[in-house]
Amino acid sequence: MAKGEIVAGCLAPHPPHLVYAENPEQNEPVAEGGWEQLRWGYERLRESLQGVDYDAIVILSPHWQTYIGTHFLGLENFKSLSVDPVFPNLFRYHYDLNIDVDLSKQIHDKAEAAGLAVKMMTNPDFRVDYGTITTGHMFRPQWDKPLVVISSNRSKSYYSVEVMQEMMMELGKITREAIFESGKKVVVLASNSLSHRHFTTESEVPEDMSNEHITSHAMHLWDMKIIDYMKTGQCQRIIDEMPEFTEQAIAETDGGAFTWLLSTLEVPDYPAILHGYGTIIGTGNAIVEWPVYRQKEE
Ligand code: 2X7
Ligand code: FE2
Repeated sequence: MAKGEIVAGCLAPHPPHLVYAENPEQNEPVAEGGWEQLRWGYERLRESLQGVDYDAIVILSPHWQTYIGTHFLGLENFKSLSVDPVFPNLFRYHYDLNIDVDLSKQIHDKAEAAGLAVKMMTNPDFRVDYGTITTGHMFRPQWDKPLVVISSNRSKSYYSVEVMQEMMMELGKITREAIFESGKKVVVLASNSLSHRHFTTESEVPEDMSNEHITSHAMHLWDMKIIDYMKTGQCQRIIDEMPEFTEQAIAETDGGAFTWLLSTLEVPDYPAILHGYGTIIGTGNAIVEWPVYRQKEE
């Protein structure tokens, strides 16, 4: 069997506003657009990967919060209605998604053998979180590739950022090895915002862009610093500064997805492609690609 590979890794944030603004048939609420900078960013990401062949998409979502160990969606299909608990006015999405159960189980088994607490989620009535669905939709609205969906074990909340980093570095390494052993070509996605300080109230028209901006200058400076590290191939500095970033920017990196992603890519020292940056209800969001497939071509 040929060795598997990670063809690309992406930071692929999930504010439900993006799906709302796209008006896909699966989502009940109707919008007059909005957050175009980010939606164009996703368009550029999709175009960038258009000619790239892969078998599955692996997503880690901070909104599937499991607290006791890392869980993996473990049935071939999940179909239901997902409602964002904070923004039910924006996101009521009818999803129908397929899982690569073999690959999920391979990552799960390897993690278990390494001593991590893990579980396959096999409840057919389980509702998939809006983070997974928004990232899945914006990354590939056709939903024609099977997913591996990994939960956030929230070790930052239970322990500390340092414990979270250690666990996610290990899970990332295991994910990478399991993908290689599977013989499959895979894209890995971290579904998270950067700075994550929300406004506490919503505009009457949520998509009124005259009210959209970053919450504070400090949040902006943090986001720009992290983006600069990504663009200049300094991901080790992101890992090193993750505790300060996570605490000071109240960043959504607390869920571990970003650390896990960088670990699956062996902490890249080559430049990432920034496809877009924008704010959503005050939070900072970047769409970023590490084009591993291009590294091989060079
Ligand atoms: O989950 C989110 C988020 N991360 C950022 C902004 C707004 C809503 O939902
Ligand atoms: Fe979120």
